[in-house]
Amino acid sequence: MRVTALAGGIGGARFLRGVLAALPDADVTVIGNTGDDITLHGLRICPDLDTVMYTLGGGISAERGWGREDESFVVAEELAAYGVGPAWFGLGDRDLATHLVRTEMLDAGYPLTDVVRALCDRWQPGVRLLPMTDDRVETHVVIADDDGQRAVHFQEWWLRLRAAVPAQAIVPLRAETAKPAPGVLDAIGEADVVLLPPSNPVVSIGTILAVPGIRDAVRETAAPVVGVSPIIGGAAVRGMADACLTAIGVETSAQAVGVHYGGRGRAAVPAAGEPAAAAGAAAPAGLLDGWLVDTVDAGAVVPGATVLARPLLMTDLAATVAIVRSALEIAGV
Ligand code: FO1
Repeated sequence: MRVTALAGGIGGARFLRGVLAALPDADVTVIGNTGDDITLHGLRICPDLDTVMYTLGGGISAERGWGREDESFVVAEELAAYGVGPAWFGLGDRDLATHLVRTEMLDAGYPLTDVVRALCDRWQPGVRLLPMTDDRVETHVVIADDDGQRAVHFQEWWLRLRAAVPAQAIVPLRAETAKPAPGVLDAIGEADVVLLPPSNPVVSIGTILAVPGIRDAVRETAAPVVGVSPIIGGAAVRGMADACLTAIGVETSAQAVGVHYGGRGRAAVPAAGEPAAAAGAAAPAGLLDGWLVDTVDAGAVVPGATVLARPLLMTDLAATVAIVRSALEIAGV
């Protein structure tokens, strides 16, 4: 079976671990978010791609969920001793090697797709990991504080400000002129199932979908498309997705996020109050055939999509495998 998943960082990576365990023989392609990427000390850092690569390759820090296991921060301490920041972004010594290799390859002219492939040669994540684009797209967040209104890099808003300063806008800079990386559109079009893991719907999945062509490919693929809610009982399972949803005017609820993605209208389940025949035409612009929510959100309705309620906490691998199986159940694959 060919599985294609769009993924952000920690939540996406953990879900993908479940995909590989549930479907050991599947051919899995992961389209990773690069909007979180940042250049620091001259090094190009791709947090979400690295989190997927390290998690599936066995190198992730189990405690932090990002960066390397068995990590030291000697270089970061030396930079701090020189008064060189930013102090809010922790660069581990082992992790630095990845950024050095990546930056050297990018500077030599290799596209990011080739760089990711080279890094994955070492980590063997068991999936084909593709960046959403080889072009530079960076998520910036417009905030207003004592310094007035300004845009900061997503990582500064996320890590230094802990997303506590309200975002007036979240902008995937240069996404509108970016091209999907080689293989991305085919992976969506030729999949047997397309999965949207419980990643951040705004700054992870939303940024991937902002690359022209990707949203249409998901909308038009013949494969069933199933999403897993990152919101349980009105709260983000991890991270500060609520701050991102508020910024785009979407309520922090499993139903609201499902409606935000939208149903594709191919599902058998009609919207509340709608006759079944009309459901097919109800939401032509949406992405989802199926939307998996937690049992506490069992009443959720997404017009044009089948909603299934199952326990969604990825407490361990067995629980994650069960979630993946539920997603495949809605997909009918
Ligand atoms: N997250 C943190 O909470 N603090 C950090 O200092 C930090 C550093 C970091 C370095 C490399 C990397 O690949 C990821 C890192 N992350 C860190 C995670 C990252 O900032 C975000 O969680 C993601 O970008 C959101 O998906």
